[in-house]
Amino acid sequence: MLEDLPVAAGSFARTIDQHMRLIYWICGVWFVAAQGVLFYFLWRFRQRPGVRAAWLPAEGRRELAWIFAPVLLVLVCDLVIEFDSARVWAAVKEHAPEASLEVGVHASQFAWEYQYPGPDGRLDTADDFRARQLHVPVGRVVSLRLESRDVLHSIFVPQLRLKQDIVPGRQLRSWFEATREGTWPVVCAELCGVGHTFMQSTMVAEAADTYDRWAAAQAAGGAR
Ligand SMILES: [Cu+2]
Repeated sequence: MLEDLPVAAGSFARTIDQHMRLIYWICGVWFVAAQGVLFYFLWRFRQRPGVRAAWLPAEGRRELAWIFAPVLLVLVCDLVIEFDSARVWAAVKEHAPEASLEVGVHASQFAWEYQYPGPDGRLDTADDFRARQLHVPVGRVVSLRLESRDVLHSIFVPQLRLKQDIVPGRQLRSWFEATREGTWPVVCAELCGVGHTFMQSTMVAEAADTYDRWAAAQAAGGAR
């Protein structure tokens, strides 16, 4: 099942996939074990001709051990997941590397718009240009400045394992570094109204020089 994950195209995609695998295996093993024990006990203590179904109140030590030993083991597994998720959170959310490109993302019902810095490399200046597709250079760190014009949205690019809520009235940050070229969907992962399903655009991750040419052409067009 985990082999069916979308292609990993972002620098922290593998870190997140490892965490997903850990949760998948811990929960999977527990699910199979719990169902196995349940069905074994159903069969073992069932009613038979001349024998009533067993009634075993959990009062003795042996019965209580069937409750508390798994509880303890589940707690240990939970702590393993917690520690690993703290590692992933620190790598993805707390230690953002310095970005070489900052893109403003404007979410609204029901569209995405991207604001690029012009030749001066800074957002919110006269040479900015806007685009409907998210073009990014492969191998460069991109910082996103996320804003919503109306309601809660969430930017989601499965191939990057990038997902971040966008809250009206706040400027939130997110970052990624595309590690391979490709064209992938950018979707909204927060139910934001009747047109939520159609709130999609595309991301084009391309070689740095191809990106530079695209950005230069856009900036020239935008300065008209
Ligand atoms: Cu939305």
